[in-house]
Amino acid sequence: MQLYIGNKNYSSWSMRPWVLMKQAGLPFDEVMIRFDSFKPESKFKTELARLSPAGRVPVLVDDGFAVWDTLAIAEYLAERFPQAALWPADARARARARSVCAEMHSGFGALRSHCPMNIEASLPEVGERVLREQAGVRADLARIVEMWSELLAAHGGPLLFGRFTIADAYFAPVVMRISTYALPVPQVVADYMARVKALPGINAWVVEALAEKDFLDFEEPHRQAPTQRKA
Ligand SMILES: N[C@@H](CCC(=O)N[C@@H](CS)C(=O)NCC(=O)O)C(=O)O
Repeated sequence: MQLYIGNKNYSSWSMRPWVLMKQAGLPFDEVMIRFDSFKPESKFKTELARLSPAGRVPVLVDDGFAVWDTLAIAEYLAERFPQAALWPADARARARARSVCAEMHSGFGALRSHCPMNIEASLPEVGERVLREQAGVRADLARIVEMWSELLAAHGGPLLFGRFTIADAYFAPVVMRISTYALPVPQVVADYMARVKALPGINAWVVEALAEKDFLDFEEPHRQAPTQRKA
């Protein structure tokens, strides 16, 4: 299998199937398509057009067969590798895990737009301002805290549904955003975030994201390019 992804520092959607496969020990080769302008004639779009009509990463290619969109990739992997038990075994827990992944997939727009994933950055002052000014970000963060606290209490931890599942992979980029912007969370949530970051599959992504050092202006509403920074 090949997994096509974008820049590790920025691509939150790419992070989800990558950490899922790494953490579950599923074999794959990674193919990185560097982010660019995303214009129709760009290298990014031209290369992706050969794989997926949707023109976005991530794309999973299994023996020449392409699956695009994160939720579809997660479901495909869960069916293809039943022994990996990527969803919870219990039917209701599984339904709840699907609910929260779908909620993530189609929601949290304010958090996503005001606090884009940027693993190498540390932007606590932006987080403070955004929380003060954006009711939508406050609501998104409150919902995350409520969701994670309830799931950790219901399943006894250490992860959202006890052991590692697709749900933890799905929220890994949110863990990174809360960290980058130093958004305030209760201790139970901070402890969960620390456990997620310590998972080998997630740590591996973070280490590679930090090594990337590929500053892209259009992904950086909150930072200046390194050359423009004051000495
Ligand atoms: N719903 C898609 C979203 C994928 C997505 O938006 N990927 C971004 C990178 S994180 C992308 O490829 N953007 C290119 C573009 O917007 O043209 C999924 O779940 O995979």
